[in-house]
Amino acid sequence: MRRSTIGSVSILTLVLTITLAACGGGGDASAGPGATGATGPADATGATGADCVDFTGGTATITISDFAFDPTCFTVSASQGLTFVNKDTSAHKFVGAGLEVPIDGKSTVKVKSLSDIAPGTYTFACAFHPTMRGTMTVQ
Ligand SMILES: [Cu+2]
Repeated sequence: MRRSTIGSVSILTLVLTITLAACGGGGDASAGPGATGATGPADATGATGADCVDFTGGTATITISDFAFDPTCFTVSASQGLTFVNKDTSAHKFVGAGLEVPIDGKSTVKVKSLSDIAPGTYTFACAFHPTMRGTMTVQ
């Protein structure tokens, strides 16, 4: 626990340092697009902290609604499966940690096991909608 907290703080510190460096170095107009690009990864990285949902010992259900995963950060056991509930009429495709899971509109798709995935933290996204993304930790 303590070690992972320190890791998160270090990552946040790193992100903040990069952000500050970008702001400090870019006094001209070119800093605009750079700052915008840095916002996304910072958000995704920040979500690995206190906002992460712990699915271990329970049921791992990821809801997709309005072109977003919910939760965007979660932890599962390798022995657990994942259930995707797509409330959108649009199809989505979860891609991350070596998984590719097509999810039709208005459908529920279950991944029975994650035992082929090495323990670790992975980013994931929708193959069709790159703004849909998050972080998954497999224990
Ligand atoms: Cu999508």
